[in-house]
Amino acid sequence: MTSKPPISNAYEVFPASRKVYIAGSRADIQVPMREIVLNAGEGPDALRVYDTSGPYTDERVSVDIRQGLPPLRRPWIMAREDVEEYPARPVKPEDNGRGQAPVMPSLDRKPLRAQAGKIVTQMHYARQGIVTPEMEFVALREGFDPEVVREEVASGRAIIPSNINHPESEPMIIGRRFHVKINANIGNSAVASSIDEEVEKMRWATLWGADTVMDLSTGKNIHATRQWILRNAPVPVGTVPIYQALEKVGGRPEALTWEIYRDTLIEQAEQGVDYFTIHAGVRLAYIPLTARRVTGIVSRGGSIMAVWCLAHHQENFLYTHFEEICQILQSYDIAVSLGDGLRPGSIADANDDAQFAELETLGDLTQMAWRHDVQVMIEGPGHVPLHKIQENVERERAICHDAPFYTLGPLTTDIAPGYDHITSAIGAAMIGWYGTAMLCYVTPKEHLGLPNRNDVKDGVIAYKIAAHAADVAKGHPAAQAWDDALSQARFEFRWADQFHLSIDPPTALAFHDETLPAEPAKTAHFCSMCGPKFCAMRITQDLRDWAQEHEVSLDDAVARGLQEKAEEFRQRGAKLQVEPS
Ligand code: IRN
Ligand code: FE2
Repeated sequence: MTSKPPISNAYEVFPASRKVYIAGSRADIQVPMREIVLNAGEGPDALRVYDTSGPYTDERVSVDIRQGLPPLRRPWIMAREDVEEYPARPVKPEDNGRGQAPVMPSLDRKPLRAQAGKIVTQMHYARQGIVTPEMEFVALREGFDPEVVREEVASGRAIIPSNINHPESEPMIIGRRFHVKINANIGNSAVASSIDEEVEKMRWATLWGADTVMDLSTGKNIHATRQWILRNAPVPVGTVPIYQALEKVGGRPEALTWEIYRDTLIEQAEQGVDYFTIHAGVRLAYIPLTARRVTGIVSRGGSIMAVWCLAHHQENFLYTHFEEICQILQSYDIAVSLGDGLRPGSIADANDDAQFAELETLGDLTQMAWRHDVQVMIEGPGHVPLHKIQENVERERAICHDAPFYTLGPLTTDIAPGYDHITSAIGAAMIGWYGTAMLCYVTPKEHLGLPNRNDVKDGVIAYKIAAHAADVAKGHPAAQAWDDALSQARFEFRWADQFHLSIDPPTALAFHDETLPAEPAKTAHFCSMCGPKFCAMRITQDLRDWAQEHEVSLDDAVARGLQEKAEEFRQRGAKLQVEPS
């Protein structure tokens, strides 16, 4: 074993982890990984895992949230020589959603957009055979050849959300060949939460492993909140622009217009939002299909558009203006996440006509976006019982031409409010295994209230587990190694390594220490679940030791009938019955 470098304390919740970087082909491609240092006897000294936590866990960097993170991608964007700076648009009071909070000082930076006639999307470059630094970064992060990344992006099977006005974001990829990703929704509502809390929620969610965050703010200070989140977010940020457009018209859906919506898109594009959920598939003709549902329309964006369509008796303006939307998106490289405004909101409504009618339209819109080199993903349900999950993925792939699928859960039962991170992580693991590329988390507060810090953590952890379980099943090269490292540590009673390799080390440690807090218990060959004498893993180790002592293989030992060992175990078992520990 080589001597171990000192361990950084920067990962507050991951003791024995330190930040390392994989160097790319140029000095400014440095791909972060979290390295977990081990005390393995025979095995490797350390395990590297995917790291979403950004510069906050690099002890060499100190982050002032009023200044934001370093603009990592800025040189890559400028070097392509296809963008121009232009004067920032003035922030009107109504942009802020009826709030007065100050915008960040760093807002003074001029926004970028594509030069006239240019397209600046990763898909555009990929289709021309160009491997961008963003693609190389992602390839190193995932352990794939850069050419595979380029190919997946060019074909539309994967996206790299990367607005040119969000240079702070570390490139990541959403596509079925890569790690299954998770999104955490944050954002204030009219009744709760402040800007500081939202920035902290973003940092907290990415520390635990959120691959993207969506700012779903609907209350006051929408513009300012988003600015603080974006400038401090090391991951792509998504929004649902119709929410802010609705604030601008005083909350009355029928008062919405294409012009107000378009201005909102541009406002958010200039701030650096990386992907927009757009509910363009809620067509007028589909709305009656929801009439007999148990829970009608449960999507916020979907219900806003349904009200607008019915009030005007006109086709959804997001649908009729989709071409213009694509032209905006292609000049900032914003990905479109085609919203599932008609997703089922209950087990009874899963896989119904309304849901699949909308999916057909999302398939058409996907092709229109691709004609503009705009990156696309497809949003999916919602509430779906286990036996109806596979059909969702199969139809999405077929109808939407293999565009990445991004699902909310799905919740597999409706009977457990308070535990919907669990009802939905069950569905999320399964849908991820079938090929969903990103899972939108659900917290224990779903259907009940705005999630707090603990709920955000519980939701992220539940979804990290679901995504990882899917990765293992799909055979992602890095996933199995993590399991094997923990399994080995467990078998060898390397308790500290076991905690350090856990998805939530403080919880694993605290549960262990609840019954055996003393230091010697950290090397003991048992825990309090079975006690010293009934530990199956210890007995197995005895068995292996015995085989080695007698210079026989386990196979030979079994063949010989294990007489000697059997006798020893019988004696021990008998003793245990009279003297329970
Ligand atoms: C993801 C998949 N289907 C829906 N989602 C997420 O739900 C979407 O990305 C957004 O974060 C949230 C809000 O959706 P509605 O209720 O406005 O559709
Ligand atoms: Fe729901």
